[in-house]
Amino acid sequence: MSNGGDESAAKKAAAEGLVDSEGPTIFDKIISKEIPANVIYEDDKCLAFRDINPQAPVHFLVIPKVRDGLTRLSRAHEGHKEILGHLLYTAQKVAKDEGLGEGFRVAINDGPGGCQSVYHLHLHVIGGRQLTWPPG
Ligand code: TR5
Repeated sequence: MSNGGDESAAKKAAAEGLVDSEGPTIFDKIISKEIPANVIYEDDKCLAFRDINPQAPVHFLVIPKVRDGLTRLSRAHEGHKEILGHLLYTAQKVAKDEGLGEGFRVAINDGPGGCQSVYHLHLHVIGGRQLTWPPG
């Protein structure tokens, strides 16, 4: 019996970056400006843009421009320390620019258990309303 349907679904998911693979994701198209995004900060190493499905009045993502194996946080190695620091520093800098002086949350979803859907490392920065804890 053929499982071609499953195979093509798997290929589609991989092409969209919805599984942990080294293939391109939707974020590569945002970085290359092939797909428009609401970019609020950019430098030579990273990009911050508004989440298309915001979970709070302010919700943006900070991503490295070069993925370098960082499909997810748990793929990090010693050589990633500098970019990881840069992403975190940028997150708080852009949060301040976005008026989140009262506080905000930085979240990284890792893997299926962490509810990650796009396999290009990204920091969620969420704020502009009173957040609760624990998250779901
Ligand atoms: O679930 P994780 O942690 O992997 O987060 C992925 C995030 O990417 C979600 O919060 C999505 O809403 C967000 N996302 C997905 C797309 C997208 C986006 N944010 C901005 N622009 C987007 N475009 C153009 N396309 C997406 N597929």
